[in-house]
Amino acid sequence: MFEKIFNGDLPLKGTQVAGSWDSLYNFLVWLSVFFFLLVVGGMVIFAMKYRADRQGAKAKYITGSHLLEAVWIAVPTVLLLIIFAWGYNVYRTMTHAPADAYEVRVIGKQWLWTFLYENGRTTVNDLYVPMNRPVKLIMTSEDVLHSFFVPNFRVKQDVVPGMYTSVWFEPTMPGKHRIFCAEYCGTSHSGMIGQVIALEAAQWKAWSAGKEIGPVPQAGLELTAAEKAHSGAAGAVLTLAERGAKVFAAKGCAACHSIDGSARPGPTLKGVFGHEVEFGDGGRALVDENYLRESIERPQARVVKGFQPIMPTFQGLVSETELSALLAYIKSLK
Ligand code: HEC
Ligand SMILES: [Cu+2]
Repeated sequence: MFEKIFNGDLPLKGTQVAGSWDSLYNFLVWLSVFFFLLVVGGMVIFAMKYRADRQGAKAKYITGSHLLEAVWIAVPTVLLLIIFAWGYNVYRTMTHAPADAYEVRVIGKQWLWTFLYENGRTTVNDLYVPMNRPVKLIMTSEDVLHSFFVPNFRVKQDVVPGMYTSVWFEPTMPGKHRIFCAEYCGTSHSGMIGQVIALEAAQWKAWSAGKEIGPVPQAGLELTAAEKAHSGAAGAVLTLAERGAKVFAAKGCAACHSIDGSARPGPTLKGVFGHEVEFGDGGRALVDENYLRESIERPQARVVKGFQPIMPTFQGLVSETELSALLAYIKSLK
């Protein structure tokens, strides 16, 4: 109860810095509450006590009091210096990545995040990191200004075309932590969502080696029954199309393609398979496996009529297995 009132609805603390950040934030809030009550409370009490229609209401004229002046100069000065030193301290920690940090390169583009790892792996929208080890992101954008924001870690940094910016964090809580783009960047800005997947040592080792890592829960929660079932260990094997649906979500396709016929920046994929598609240059083609493959790997090759050539290439970003699963999924969208 007290914890709730004191902390408000701040997100989970996924790093140590989040704790320091919260303490400073709470200090500022409660300091403001204290002075608000002191000043406004004093005003209300004095207004009642010295009402004009009271007897002997004529106010006494008080001239300079050195003691009073010294107090109202000293108290705010000391408080502001405390806030400055404290804030500088937290800020310094947040901006100076330890030299041995694990580096990941991040590319933002409308409307997804691509992560490039030292071991040559690439992921889209899912950022895999080890727990209890500093991770430094070196970020840039392919098009417009984006902002990389992980509320649970209390880190937010602009991602700017033509230059590199960086953030670092050391996850102390395992599981999936939301990533938001915090800078309006166009139509599907609100769909530019990813997750940091903070892995415990064993899972991190498996992931780095390219092995199955098993299910990972949302940060702060236990695995749900559905997640456990999807581990594959319990004998529940996903169909190829179901796996494709996961790839579709994980690679950010859903930001631009609906599966129910509704409008997004890209054409809906509902019922496309087996139908004829028309291109901007007047050409036509039957949507089959090869056409879908081309659409995903070389989207600019033939641009669907009525749409802009804005789809990024996924060549090299989806494995052959993922591609097969994706095609099975798109085929299943009746
Ligand atoms: C940034 C938005 C965007 C993202 C992300 C995106 N697409 Fe596209 N996609 C488009 C647009 C726009 C078109 C139509 C223009 C064209 O053909 O290039 C398109 C076309 C397609 C087509 C051809 C559709 C047709 O009706 O002929 C397929 C298939 C496709 N995308 C699949 C995918 C898959 C699978 C993903 C995820 C791996 C994906 N797209 C991610 C924007 C996007
Ligand atoms: Cu963005």
